[in-house]
Amino acid sequence: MIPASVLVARRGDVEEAEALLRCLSPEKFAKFVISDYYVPSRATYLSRYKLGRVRELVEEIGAERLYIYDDLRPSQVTNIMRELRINVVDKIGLILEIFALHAGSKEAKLQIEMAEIRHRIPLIKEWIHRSKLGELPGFLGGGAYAIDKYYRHLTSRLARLRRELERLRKRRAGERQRRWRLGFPHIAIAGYTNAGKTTLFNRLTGERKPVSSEMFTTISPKSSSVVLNGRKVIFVDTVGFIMKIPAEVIEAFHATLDEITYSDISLLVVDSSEKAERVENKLVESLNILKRIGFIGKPLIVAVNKVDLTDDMGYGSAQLARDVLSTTTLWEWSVVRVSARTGYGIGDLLDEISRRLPEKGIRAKTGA
Ligand SMILES: Nc1nc2c(ncn2[C@@H]2O[C@H](COP(=O)(O)OP(=O)(O)O)[C@@H](O)[C@H]2O)c(=O)[nH]1
Ligand SMILES: [Mg+2]
Repeated sequence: MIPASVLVARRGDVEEAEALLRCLSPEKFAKFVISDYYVPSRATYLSRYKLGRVRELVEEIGAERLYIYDDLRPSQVTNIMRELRINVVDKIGLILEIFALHAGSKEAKLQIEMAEIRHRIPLIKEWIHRSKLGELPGFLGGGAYAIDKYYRHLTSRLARLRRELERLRKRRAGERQRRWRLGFPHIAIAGYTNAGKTTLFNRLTGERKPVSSEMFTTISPKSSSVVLNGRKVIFVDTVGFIMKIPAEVIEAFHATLDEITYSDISLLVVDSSEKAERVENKLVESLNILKRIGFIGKPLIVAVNKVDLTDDMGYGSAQLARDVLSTTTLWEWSVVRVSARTGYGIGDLLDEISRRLPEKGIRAKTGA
């Protein structure tokens, strides 16, 4: 749980930003939506007027953090911190906080910490520069000396992380072998943020973990075992894909998604209530991500979700998915229409999963 927060996002990003923020279970939050065409102010990102409005929201709910879902320059972050005397987290910062909640493997954890430090260093440099000009944000206790010390700590930690990751990479192949020999079939639930992964996970595993609309969303790598036609299988609820993922965090993103790479079957959840164009774009991009993280040559079941919200029970989106998938031979794919909320199609989905399970005693080898 994080303290009360204010979220600033562009109209086109606000759904995703809100879904991500909810994963962090803020005590409470308020949002401030800006236009997709807003040209940020050079000094403070938000104009004088917008800054004033945000200040009111911050005071109203007693917010201790300000999340701005965009790329911010270190000088902009620092200026807003000075103005509003509040912690400022940008899009990359928020994404890394979510990854940290999901990271299961040691490698993923280290990748994320490395990305966090890399993202923080330019800000710390900015503060060192400002402290020389006597312009440090007022609430940074300790002053110039403490910041210098912190900077040195970060750079040496970064060097250690690099060495550690190199060591892990060399060992990785062997570890994967061990993993797939050990366990039961793993079914990873993948897809974009807000597609309904957690809701579907709960449906399939019968767990009653709250989904993102509620206060306490499940955190950390989530998996749960279920007996399916007399066979024990493990469902894994994975971190959501994110639109326009910043290049800076791609490595950490892929590392966090290794739960999918290791899985025997992937359920790709698609939100069919979105516009056809968006459904298609996200689908194509999802397949690219699966390829990138080495999930190939294994069964891929596309769960066309939220059909209860569509006029045609999701048939249009299902056809779109078949069209996109028929151009590739990388997966043994199939498409099932479901509503994780109402339970529609869940029986069919479970049948499809049963059919696709690897033969007893043989687990599919992991890719990459
Ligand atoms: N109407 C409808 N809403 C759904 C369905 N599945 C999920 N939702 C809603 O979509 C939102 C996001 O769901 P969630 O499972 O948290 O998505 P995640 O980010 O992919 O884990 C929540 O408000 C869910 O209640 C569905 O089949 N139908
Ligand atoms: Mg979720």
